[in-house]
Amino acid sequence: MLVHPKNQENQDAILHISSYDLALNIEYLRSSLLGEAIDNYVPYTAEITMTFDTDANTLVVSWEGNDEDGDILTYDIRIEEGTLEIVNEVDLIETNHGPIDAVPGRVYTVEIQSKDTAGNISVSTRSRLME
Ligand SMILES: [Ca+2]
Repeated sequence: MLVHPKNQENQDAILHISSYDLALNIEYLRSSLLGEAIDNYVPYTAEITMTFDTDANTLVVSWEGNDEDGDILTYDIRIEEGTLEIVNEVDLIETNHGPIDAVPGRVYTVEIQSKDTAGNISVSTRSRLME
């Protein structure tokens, strides 16, 4: 943009733009100093593994979480036997649960919520027949 230096109206406009940019930079710097993420991705949905032991009649659940930003993740787990909730635990740092009792012929559903430090949540579910 070409600005004539004697044009007072345009000088005001330039001053305004400079102030605006400065404010943005200060906000960016403040966020960086506080360690706040400017943008933060939702965690990837957890990869759930369900392992049945048909001799002991048990189920072991393990999962793998991942986050694009490398945030530390915590997990909520729910397990249903049919439509009956049999496990409900929150804020886990471990990535496995069990063994728990399992009955042949019943369907077990596992739901894992992966939660990052920025408050983002992803939900992953998996169902398997105990056999
Ligand atoms: Ca994240």
